[in-house]
Amino acid sequence: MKSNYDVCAVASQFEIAGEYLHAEPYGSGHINDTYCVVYSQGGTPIRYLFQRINHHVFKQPAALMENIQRVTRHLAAKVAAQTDASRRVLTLIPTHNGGACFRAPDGNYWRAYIFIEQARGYDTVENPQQALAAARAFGHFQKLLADLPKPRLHDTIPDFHHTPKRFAALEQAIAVDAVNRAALAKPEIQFALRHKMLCGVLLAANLPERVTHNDTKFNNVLLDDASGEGICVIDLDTVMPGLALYDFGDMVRTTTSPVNEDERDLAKVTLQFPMFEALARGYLSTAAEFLTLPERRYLAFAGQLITFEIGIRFLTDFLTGDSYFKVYREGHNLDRCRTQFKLVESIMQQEAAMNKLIETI
Ligand code: ADP
Ligand code: GN1
Ligand code: MG
Repeated sequence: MKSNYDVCAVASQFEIAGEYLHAEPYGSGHINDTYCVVYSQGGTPIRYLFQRINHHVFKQPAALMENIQRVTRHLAAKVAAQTDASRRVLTLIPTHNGGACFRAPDGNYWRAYIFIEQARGYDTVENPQQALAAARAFGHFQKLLADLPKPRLHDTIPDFHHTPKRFAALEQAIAVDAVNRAALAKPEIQFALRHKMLCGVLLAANLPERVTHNDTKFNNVLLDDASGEGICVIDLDTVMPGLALYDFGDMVRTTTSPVNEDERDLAKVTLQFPMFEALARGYLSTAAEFLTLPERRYLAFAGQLITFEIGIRFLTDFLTGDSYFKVYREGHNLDRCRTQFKLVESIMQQEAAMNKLIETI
């Protein structure tokens, strides 16, 4: 992460009382730059969460912030009567002139949130209780947003989960081979081409459009330290119209394997059935009341598809020179692609059992 942003100057633009103490890079996201900023308020250190929005990825930051404002206000109204309401939804801190974000002189866009204390996000799942808690929270999130008043939210990244278009981008990257890496990824390219037929399945199923999160990575829900509950869904940049199954699919992708997304030992990458079962039970505990039968039928398949899709995206980024996802070592995106494709195979092997289980819930 570029570290020479003047975070203190950025922070001075927001409605925060007290004295600025310091800021540190925070979290392990692939897209935005996140900082934990500490203020002293009456001698007590208080943390805030600042983010520089990656405007190469999110090309219309103002529209994105409008989405986030609408979504967080809607959620805040719904949870207002619950205990701990302020920890159950992200709260934006306005700039001095009431804006949702600050555009710095260097062209960067920044926003600030209240820091959710006594909760954390995890890169890998430790036990089925955590999988259940995360899935419950994401299902609840979809449920609370089902009656978001019109207009339709902005598409912050058009065609984000349009898998056939993602595949077309991969084919283009293979053909151009801009940084001469195709030879390094022959088995992965072969795997992708062999499974092209997966891409269009959900789009052909005529499923209802909903307000969905679209990036339901396991570390995008904070689990309460004391109770383990999925207390707050975060990373709202991609909340927009989508399919419920994109969210369930990404939960399967990130919450069933015992290792990190960039694990090099592929023998460790596998769908752990108890994690899938916990996910399905957790998600259906909050989502069953609004899901249609066709949506339920594709739950297991969605895991396969979204894992394949993200694998394609990592492979495309590897072939085009690592311009999208943050990388920290040579071949990082290829390593990530390999884990995805290994997980796709594992899901395929267990698909029948996964479908059978869903029928019993
Ligand atoms: P990215 O889009 O880069 O993944 P996230 O919005 O997920 O960025 O934030 C990065 C990390 O910062 C998260 O994984 C989480 O650990 C932490 N985080 C984000 N928002 C908050 C918050 N309001 N309170 C506490 N921690 C947060
Ligand atoms: C990115 O922002 P983060 O790290 O939560 C990406 C997701 C991918 C994920 C893969 C806006 O998510 O789509 O699934 O990396 N977000 C965007 O780890 O592209
Ligand atoms: Mg994130």
